[in-house]
Parts: sequence; structure tokens; C-alpha cells
Amino acid sequence: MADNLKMWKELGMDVEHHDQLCSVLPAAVGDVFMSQKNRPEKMDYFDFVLADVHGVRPAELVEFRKNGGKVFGTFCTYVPDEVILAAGGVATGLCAGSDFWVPGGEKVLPANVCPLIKASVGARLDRTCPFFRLVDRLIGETTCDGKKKAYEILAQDVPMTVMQIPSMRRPEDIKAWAEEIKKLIKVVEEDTGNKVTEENLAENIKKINAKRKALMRLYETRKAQNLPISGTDVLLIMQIAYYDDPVRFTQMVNTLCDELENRVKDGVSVFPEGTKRILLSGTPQSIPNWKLHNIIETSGGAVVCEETCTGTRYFSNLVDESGKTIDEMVDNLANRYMDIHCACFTPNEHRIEDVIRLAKEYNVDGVIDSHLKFCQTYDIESYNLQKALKEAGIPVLSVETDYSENDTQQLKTRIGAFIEILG
Ligand code: BJ8
Repeated sequence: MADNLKMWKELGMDVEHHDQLCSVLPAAVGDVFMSQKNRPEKMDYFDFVLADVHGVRPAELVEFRKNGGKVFGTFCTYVPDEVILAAGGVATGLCAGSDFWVPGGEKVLPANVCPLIKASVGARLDRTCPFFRLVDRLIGETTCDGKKKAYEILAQDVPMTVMQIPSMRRPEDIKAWAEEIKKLIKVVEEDTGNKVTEENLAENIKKINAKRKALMRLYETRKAQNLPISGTDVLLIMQIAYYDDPVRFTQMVNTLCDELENRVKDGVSVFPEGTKRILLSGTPQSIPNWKLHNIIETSGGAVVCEETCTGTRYFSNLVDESGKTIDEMVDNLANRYMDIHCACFTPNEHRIEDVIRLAKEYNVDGVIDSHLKFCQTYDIESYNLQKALKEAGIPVLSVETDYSENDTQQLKTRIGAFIEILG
């Protein structure tokens, strides 16, 4: 703790204000995670990372920077970590998930902006998150309007590169995304002083594919009728995926999967029989936003899959590893990343197909489609998604939420009632 304090001060953080966040987190962690029954033993690594979320990993990154390393902060699943790693940099996800940071964002943003954006801006400008303090550069992207405009404000405080993401997926759009990746290569090369070569890019494509494979393996275990792990625990793993060292993280997920696969074989379940299987779709749940999972899993349901960026959208589809030249590898990266089905794209029928396919593969009883308040793209897309799910005979509930506790009681009532009527 004393070491953390020293580090936070050196990072220029507002430690008194940050203390307020530190004082509520342990209770929240206890309520949400430690109260669960029969958790897998190998969750211990992820619990350890969470217990010192503003200490362990920031300390590693501070050390990395002392030795000349560069850290790049990202906000979206579309930004290819492979390129940053190939230049010897470190990528760390920065999307913020706590109401604590929202007032800081509202000092410079309108109140009717999605909480993820407000919290992210607040975390940087209020100096209450070590990750936001230690990044050398932010890599933004033009996904939704709120993010785009917020980046203009953040760019006044920290070096920023914004990638121009297409909003359609025609061949010319994929080509345009490949060009953006090439521009990113130049930026990271300049910042790090290291060249992205065929060798190091190929190596890092393999590294991130291995991470995706580990997460695919984790999700596979959730298809079993007896659930070896809760959705809340998986959500925590997905949140940590955005900022942990990728090689260590992959190893830890695979170790956990060994235990989970044995649990599946032995018929061990963390939920009683009759628990309803829920697929959660929509906007991501950034750390420490565990609200919906917690409500669902304390209301007679179990989240068995997330069609979100803190779920399947993060790891679905591997990058083709056969590229030999930088151009081929960049094309392969562009193809894989353009196959993420975010509601910022139009048309986006593949996302709707994904949700229906996942609902069947995970044998769910119902889908809860969620979006953060003021997220227009996911809110509007919910109409077509609900229509398609109803046509497929899959029960669906649409919910809107934010990071506050104001709607918790109402969500408990609605989600509880929805779970009650499921088969
Ligand atoms: S690929 S979901 S990480 S954009 S919730 S900030 S869209 S107003 S987070 Fe996202 Fe990339 Fe898409 Fe995934 Fe805007 Fe909506 Fe807020 Fe959002």
C-alpha cells in the first residue's frame, strides 16, 4: 500500500480523491465475488489482480516505462494490440466502468453522454486512475459520436491518435481499415523507436491468437449443462483481459480451463438445478461495472455467455497466421477486426445472427439485451434484435442502465420477473 501511494503520487494522481474509490471497492468486491459459492480455485489469480487493481499492473507498467518502454491506452476492441506489441509497446484498455468517475466527465461533457465515455474522461482529467496517468499515448477510434468528440477534449491533455473506422464493411472499407492499421504502425514505430518487422508482427499475431483461443476454451466450458463457473467470474476475467500482460493472462486462463473442464466432467456446478440460462448482449461492462451480472445471478439466472466487447466480440475469429509480408499481415488483421459486429456499423445483421446462434449454442432460456444510457447505436439496434429473437422464439428483455445505483431496484424487479416467466 505504501508503495502504491508513492507510485500514485509520482504519477501525479489526486490521491485524496482516489482514496474515496479505494474505500468502497473492497466491499463491492466482497459483495459481488466473495459471496459466490463453490468458486473455482484458479480464480485466485484474477482475484489477486482485482484486489490490487490500481497497484500490481500499474507498477509493472511504471517499471516498463522507466526502462524506456511506451504504453498505449485504447478504448475499443477494434484497435489491434498486435501492432502495438510488435513495436515493443504495451497496450492497455482504458474504458472506465465506475460511477465514481462520471462527475469528472460531466465537468466537460454534457450529462446526456454515455457513462462509459463520461467515466473515461473523468478518470483522466480528475487524475484518479493510474492507468490513465501512465499512458504515453491514447489510441482512439471513430466508432460512436460521443467517443469521437470526447477524444478532442482528451487530446488537449495527452498525446492522441484517432483511427478512422469505417461504418460499413464493404471491400473498400476493409481496405481503408488496413490503411489505418498501417498509419498506426508508423505512430507506434515513431513513439517506441522500434521497427515493426515481419518477424515481430507474425509473433504477436500468434500471441494474441493464443489469448483468443484460451478465451474460446473458457467460453466452451459454459456450454455445459452444469456450469463450472459463474458469469460474474467470467466477466471479471474478460475485464482483466484488456490490461493484463497477454502471455501471463493466456497461461492463467488455460490453467483455469483445466480445472473447469474437470468440473464439467465431474458434473460440478456453481448454480443449483433449475437456474435459468441467460445470454447477455449489448454494450460492454468495463471494470468495475458488475451490476447486470450481479443482478441476474442473484435473481435465479446465470449468465452463460456475453455477446459484448467484454465477451465474445473480444475474441471471436482468429487472425489468419499465413501472412508473410507486412502487407499480407495487415490485410489479415484488417479482415479479422472488421469482422467484429459492433452496433456502430451499418447494416449490422451479422450481430443479430450472432446473438441467435449464440443463444442456441449456449442453450439459453432467454436473452437480456442491454445498453448503456445514451448509447444510441445499441439502443436503436435493439429494435431489430428483439424482433429477430421473437421470430426465432427466444424470449428477450431489453434493459437500459448506467453506472449509478438509481435503477438497481427497478432492474432487479424487471429481471426477476423476466427470469420467473422463462420456461
Ligand atoms: S466495438 S461496443 S468497444 S465502440 S456504449 S462508448 S458505443 S455510446 S463502447 Fe464499444 Fe468498440 Fe463498439 Fe465494442 Fe459509444 Fe455506446 Fe458508449 Fe460504447
